[in-house]
Parts: sequence; structure tokens; C-alpha cells
Amino acid sequence: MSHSENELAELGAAFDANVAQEKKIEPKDWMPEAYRKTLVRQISQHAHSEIIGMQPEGNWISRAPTLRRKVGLLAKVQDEAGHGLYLYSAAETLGTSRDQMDADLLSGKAKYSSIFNYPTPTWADIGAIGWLIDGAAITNQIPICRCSYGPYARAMIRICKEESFHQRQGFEMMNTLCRGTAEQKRMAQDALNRWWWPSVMMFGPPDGASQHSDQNMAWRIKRFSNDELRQRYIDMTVRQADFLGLDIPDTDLKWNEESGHYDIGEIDWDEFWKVVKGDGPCNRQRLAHRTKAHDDGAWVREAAVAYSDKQRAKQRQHAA
Ligand code: FAQ
Repeated sequence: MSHSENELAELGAAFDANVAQEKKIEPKDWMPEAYRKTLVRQISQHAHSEIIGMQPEGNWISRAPTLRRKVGLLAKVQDEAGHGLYLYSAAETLGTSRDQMDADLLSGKAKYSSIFNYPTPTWADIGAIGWLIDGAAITNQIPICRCSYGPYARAMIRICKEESFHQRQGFEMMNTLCRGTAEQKRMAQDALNRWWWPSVMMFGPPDGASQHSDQNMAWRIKRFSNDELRQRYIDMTVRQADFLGLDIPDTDLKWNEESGHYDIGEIDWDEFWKVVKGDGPCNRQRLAHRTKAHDDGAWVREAAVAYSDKQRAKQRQHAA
């Protein structure tokens, strides 16, 4: 339905007032097109990250060192699939389709988190992903539980509960390695050395270079800037590394009495943008794997559609 200029101004003012009063915006409410568009962008990127994020860990399911570790890892990877599904559903409420989101991911048009383009050569990487990547994910995502868009905020509540459990199990895994043999401790340190900087980059470009932050903070999609969340993660994680007896791979890291935060060295933003633009260590492998899984799953989608068509035909017969 098209609106006159006056009507649009009134709808816009009512929308702004609802956001300011912390009322949730729901799928049938009027919303500015740019709000809808940025939410589809962020939520679908988030969903794709969960789905692609299954790959680095999935790599270790068949090689987990004990039955207990295998069960834990299987459950974690399944949780990530679930997160992807709630998030795709949340994005669908904004008028996009799952087919469109899949097509955008597979064509390389839609982004997913840079972090999942790094390899997992050792078992310690699985501990590091839980500890660092889930740790960074919950730091970023807890504020999204208060996002102005209702379906995204509600999906995030459950996701955050599961991610914090993932973070605990990753930390416990690192703690076991750090209290084990010298070789296990060396593996844990090596994993931290490789994952530290990519995890710091996960929060996105620095505030001056973030395109979407200002508007999305005004719309209460985001509550804190990329740098604020990054600092929160650094302060939390440096102390945890200390507890584990591991060294953060940054010779410039130091406590700043004045700010009450840790200062870190220079972030390699060239590396970040290279990975975001598709040229990281595993970008091609991740997309090729996802494309094959999508193609292999075509018969499941066809069967599901055929089944639902049959059910609908039955219901129509009953109703007649
Ligand atoms: N990777 O203007 P901003 C997880 C892009 S889930 C790739 O600052 P924004 C669970 C950005 O899209 C991890 N691209 O953007 C798990 C934009 O490009 P566009 C995912 C990035 O949206 C754990 C451009 O740069 N979490 O880990 C990245 O305001 C373990 C300019 O940036 C979420 O998605 C990046 N790191 O802020 C699974 C949380 N950063 O779209 C398995 C929700 C930025 O205009 C194992 N998302 N870009 O083409 C967010 O909070 C935000 O979208 C940010 C980026 C903070 C990621």
C-alpha cells in the first residue's frame, strides 16, 4: 500500500516514538524501508555465520579425543544449525525468503563472519573456538537481546543462553589442555596465537570506519559500537588467559590505569578486509563445501515441498 507524504511522516514519527520508548517493532508494524533492509542484511549475515561456522568445528567431530568430547562437540554444532534456523526465520518475517538468502550466500553477495575463514588444524582449535569465538559472539549478542525488532531480540535470548554454555565448555577444554602435558599446553598456546587477532577483528571495523553503526544505534538495533564491544571482550579475555597461564600474542598489550582498560597493539585491518572480501585462508573452501551441501540437500527440500503439498491437498479434501 502506498502512503501520502503526510501519512508517511506520521508513520515515521510513530515508529521513532515506539523505538524511543523501547517498544518492540513487530513484523506487521510499519517500518522505514532502510530499517527493514539493514535488519535483513544483519540477521541474514548472522544466520549465514552460524551455518558456515559449523564447518571449522565439524572438521573435528570424527576425531574428538574422547566420547565425552565428541558428544559435547556434536551438540554444539547442532546448536549452531538451530541458531541459523531461528535467525533465517526471523529474517523471513521481514519479507525476504530462505531461497533468496541461500542464493545470496552461495553467490558470495551476502557476507558471513570473517572468523570462520580460518583453519582448525589441531584439537586445541576446538577449545579456542568455544572460549574465544563464542566469548566474542556473546559479548556482541547479549545487547542484541534488547534489539528494537521483536523477532530478532527473542531469537537472541535463546541463542545467547546456548552460546554462553559453548563458551564455558571451550574454556573448560582449554583449562584441561593447560593443566595437561607440556605438549598439550603448547597446543593451547599455539591455538590462542592463531585465533586471538581474528577474534578481535570479529567485532567489525573501528568506529570511524563502521558504515552502519550510527544509524543502527539510533534505531536500537545495535546498543554499543564495534570498538566498545571489542574493548569489553579484550578486558574479559585477557584475565581469562592469565588464569589459564597463556600469553596473549601482543607485545603492546598493557593495562591502562587511566582508562581502566587494556590497550592493545595495532589491528591488521588489511587482513580483516581481505578476509571479508573473500580472500582469507579458507573462504573458497567454506563456500565450496556449503554449495555442495546445498546441492546434495536438494532432494530433501523437494521431498518436504511434495509432503506439504500432499498435506494441504488432504486438508482441502476434508474441508470440502
Ligand atoms: N565479518 O558498518 P559495519 C557466531 C561488514 S555468530 C564479515 O560496522 P555492522 C556464533 C559488515 O557486514 C558471528 N563482515 O557493520 C558461532 C558491513 O558490510 P555490509 C556473527 C563484517 O553490521 C560461534 C561492513 O563490514 N555474529 O560467532 C564483519 O554495523 C562459534 C561494515 O561494517 C553476528 O553476525 C565481520 N566480522 O556491524 C558459530 C552478530 N564485521 O553488510 C560457530 C550480529 C563487519 O554493508 C562457532 N551482527 N563486517 O556489506 C552484528 O552485530 C554486526 O553486523 C557486526 C558488524 C558487528 C558484525
